[in-house]
Amino acid sequence: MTEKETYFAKGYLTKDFRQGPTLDRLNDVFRELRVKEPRKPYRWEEKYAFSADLRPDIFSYDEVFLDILFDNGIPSLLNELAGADMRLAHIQLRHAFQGESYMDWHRDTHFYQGDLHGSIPPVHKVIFYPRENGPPGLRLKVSPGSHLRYFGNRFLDRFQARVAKAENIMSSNKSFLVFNTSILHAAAAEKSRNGAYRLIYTFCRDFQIDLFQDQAGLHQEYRRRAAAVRPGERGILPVAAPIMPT
Ligand SMILES: O=C(O)CCC(=O)C(=O)O
Ligand SMILES: [Fe+2]
Repeated sequence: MTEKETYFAKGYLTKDFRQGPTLDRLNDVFRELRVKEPRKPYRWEEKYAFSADLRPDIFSYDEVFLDILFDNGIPSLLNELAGADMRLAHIQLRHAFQGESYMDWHRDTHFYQGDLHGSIPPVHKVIFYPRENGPPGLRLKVSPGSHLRYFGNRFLDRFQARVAKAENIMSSNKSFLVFNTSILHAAAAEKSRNGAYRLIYTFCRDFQIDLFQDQAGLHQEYRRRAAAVRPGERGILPVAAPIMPT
């Protein structure tokens, strides 16, 4: 199966980053964040219990957060996997604390008992789970194929994640996860006293970007960078135009 076919069937995939100075820099930034307070005016703020997000935004904290995308052709990878021209909507850098899961089994987009919740169509996310000191740790569980297997009843739907075989996503300084957010997924309960970081990129369709209006600065910077990429280079490639009958 091609990468795109696998992604369609499983709803997620993991991939290695290109080795080099950009990846080294990314890991250095996390090493710094573990031991130092973020540079002013950046600060940690609680959004969900048992976790904190770096504010006010991520792209301006360090260039590496956008460099890593373009250096690895992730913009065009997302276009290819999602089968649409995707935009970077949002970047979150989150520190999950020791204790229970800050987000148990869920789909970001769902429709339980007629109650629609989340983005339509579902957004796609790229997540980097840097490895803390020590062996790789469990960060996320995903239920392969569950984005294509849906029960309208919330309890039944979540129950399927517990009976079907879940896949474990471990922390790694070399790889990243891409997933369709309509898949059932659960952040693992954090065991380490120091907690664990995750860097989360959200990609959406062009017409959905208005839902992320507060990220206008990021959108502008992403467009500027994307425009500088020449066709055939790493970075953004437009989705192929349909071949029109003549
Ligand atoms: O923080 C994580 O590991 C995953 C969070 C999540 O569920 C999401 O970003 O959709
Ligand atoms: Fe989620």
